[in-house]
Amino acid sequence: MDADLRSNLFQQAKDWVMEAGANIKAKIDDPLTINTKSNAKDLVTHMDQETERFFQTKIKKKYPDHFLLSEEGYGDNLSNLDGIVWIIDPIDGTMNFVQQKRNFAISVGIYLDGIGEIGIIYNVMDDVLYHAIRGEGAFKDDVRLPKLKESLTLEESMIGLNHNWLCRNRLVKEDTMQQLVRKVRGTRTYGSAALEFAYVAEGIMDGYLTMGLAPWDVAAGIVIVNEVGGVTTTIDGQSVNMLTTNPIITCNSEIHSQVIVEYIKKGRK
Ligand code: 2AM
Ligand code: CA
Ligand code: CA
Ligand code: CA
Repeated sequence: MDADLRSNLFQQAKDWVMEAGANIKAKIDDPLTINTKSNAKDLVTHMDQETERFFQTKIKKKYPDHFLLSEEGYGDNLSNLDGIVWIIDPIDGTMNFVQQKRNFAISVGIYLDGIGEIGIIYNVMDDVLYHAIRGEGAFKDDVRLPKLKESLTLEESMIGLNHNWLCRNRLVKEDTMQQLVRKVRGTRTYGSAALEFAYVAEGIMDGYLTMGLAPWDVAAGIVIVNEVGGVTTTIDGQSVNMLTTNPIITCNSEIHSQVIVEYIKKGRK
């Protein structure tokens, strides 16, 4: 992508993210309309929809030839990633938004022909913005994030994972994941995939494992983690298909293959 176009796109995307964030913040104490989707824990509120609709309207008006891939139904029905595609999660961490009124993010990835060019993750209530532009590094607010640690063992690592990994599940034997939890220094569960990617990029977590994430959960995070030398693959080590849901690991590259080979592969169903 042309450097000027990329820089203009980033500025525009960032402005819209900040505007959407300010709108959510201004309405944070308003009554919420909460509905469920695939199951009782899968929530959506009118603010998820309003925020996605905001991006859809802005993008279609200013960039009519760009596409939108997004969670709540205002996006395009895409069968490929040709052209410029905005991959947006208007609120990542909806349950946190509903239950806690914090710990959620707006996530915007901009891809050209399937390659992630721009990633923006905005922690709305903390007012912290992570971003990356491919080849130009990753930033927390305006401070450049250093490359991830080059020497790291599992014993020193902190890993993000949902507790469902430790319950009976369709992907791995739960005792294998229990062994991983015992091996690492610590585990955390933040409830926003986008923020967990940002924390891996920041180096305050060393990896994050998820059972099933959609493109809008990971699009921005992948770009940001890449820029500090981290890797993101499926839990089997394959490249991520940005048109489907995938079980995903994003990680410091020092421990990535160890987690896959010594734990996930051994317990894989
Ligand atoms: P969401 O809040 O945008 O739905 C919660 O552990 C993380 O998993 C959040 O980032 C959440 O995104 C994501 N997630 C993906 N699919 C989900 C689902 N079906 N139900 C709940 N959370 C889901
Ligand atoms: Ca959701
Ligand atoms: Ca999400
Ligand atoms: Ca969402």
